[in-house]
Amino acid sequence: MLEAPSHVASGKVRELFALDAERLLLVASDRISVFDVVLPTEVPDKGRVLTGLSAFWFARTEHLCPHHLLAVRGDARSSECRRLEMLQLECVVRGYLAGSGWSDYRATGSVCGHRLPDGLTESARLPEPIFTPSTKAVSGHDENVTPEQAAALVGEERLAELERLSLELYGFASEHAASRGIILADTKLEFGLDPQGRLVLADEVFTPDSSRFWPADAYEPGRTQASFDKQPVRDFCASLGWDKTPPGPALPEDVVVDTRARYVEAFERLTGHRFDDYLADPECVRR
Ligand code: Q0Q
Repeated sequence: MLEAPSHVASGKVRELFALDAERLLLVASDRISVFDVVLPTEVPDKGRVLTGLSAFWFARTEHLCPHHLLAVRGDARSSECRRLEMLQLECVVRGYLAGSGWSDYRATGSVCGHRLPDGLTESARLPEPIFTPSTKAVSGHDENVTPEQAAALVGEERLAELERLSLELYGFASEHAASRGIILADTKLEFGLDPQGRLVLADEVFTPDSSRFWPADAYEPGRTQASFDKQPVRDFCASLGWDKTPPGPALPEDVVVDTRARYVEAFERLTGHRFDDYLADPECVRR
């Protein structure tokens, strides 16, 4: 007799359930969050797109790092995963200057202890991708940490392994995305430890919720780049003069339709699978 999954945690747009002592169920909703505010209007299939993208990337990168994914369920938005001991460090890799990286650079000329060349503009491509870990904030934004602070959290040796793995994974994914016309400007990876103490890639990987996706054909350093997926929502919210505090505004149908289409386009460009084929057989992206 299968027991009903027990609820473990809620994120802004995801839910986590326990299936048994070794397995979790990660369910991606169709909720969308902009400026850290979850909007009252859902984007149909957003959760399925993000689940399919993570499953695709887990499969394509398992030669670089083991991952926690066991199966994608028939609803295409639920992932059965190995339960891990999650590390309390957000492994951020930046290939471009944006967000808190751009703010830190403007203030200090550095990002997380990485001294960068003078004169870089907003959205500039960095000479080399940099590893800029942060701690998980209970509320609000994650805090960038120095290498010393990160080492205090996870240990020197493990930090070096996390940096190596994160840079390798980002290098692989950003090269693949670039060949399909999408700049993966930065990303946030999360790792856990298996019972043998080995590092395992977990959470979501290289999705538009964990990474900045920019359309390559519109890339222009020196200004904020349009988000491949969320720009129509951001523009609509800005047109209302919304002050970016909750509650967020409801979205009109045309913005929802446009946004869904962008998620599906990102899925099909990156995976090479038709989204309808994924809905019919979610495991297809893992083959
Ligand atoms: C774990 N989360 C994320 C989350 C709220 C997702 C804990 N394999 C794992 C994972 C994963 N992935 C987790 N814990 C143990 N083993 C993932 C942040 C939080 C809703 C959905 N939290």
